[in-house]
Amino acid sequence: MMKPNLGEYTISSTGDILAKKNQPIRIEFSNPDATPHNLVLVQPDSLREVGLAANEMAKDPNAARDGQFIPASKKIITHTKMLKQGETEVLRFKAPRKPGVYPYLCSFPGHWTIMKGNLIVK
Ligand SMILES: [Cu+2]
Repeated sequence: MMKPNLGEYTISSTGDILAKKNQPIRIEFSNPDATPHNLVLVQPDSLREVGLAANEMAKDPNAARDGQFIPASKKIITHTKMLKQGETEVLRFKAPRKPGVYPYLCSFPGHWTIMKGNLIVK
C-alpha cells in the first residue's frame, strides 16, 4: 500500500491533502511493500488520462525494463521515482498557484485505480 508520511500539511477526514496555494509541501514517501510504487501529482481532471497512459507503457518492453512508468505528459506536475521495497524519497514542491483539486496516483500499471488521492489547493 502507498503510505505517504505527510508532515507539513493537513489531511482531511476523507484522506485528502489540504494546502494553500503556492504553499511549500514536503512529502516523505516510503514503500514498505514488495511491489514498486511511486507518487505522481497531476493537473485537475487528468487522473484517468495519466493512469491509462501509464498502463499503456506496460506494453513497451523498454519502459517495462526501465520500470519508472512516467508517461510523457504535460499533465504531470511532479513525481517521485518508482520506489522499491524499503526505499524512501522526500518530495518537495510548491502547491499550484491555482486553487483546485489535483489528483495524485501511483503510476505502476494498474495501480492508479485504487492508489490515488487528491491534493486540494485553496
Ligand atoms: Cu503502486
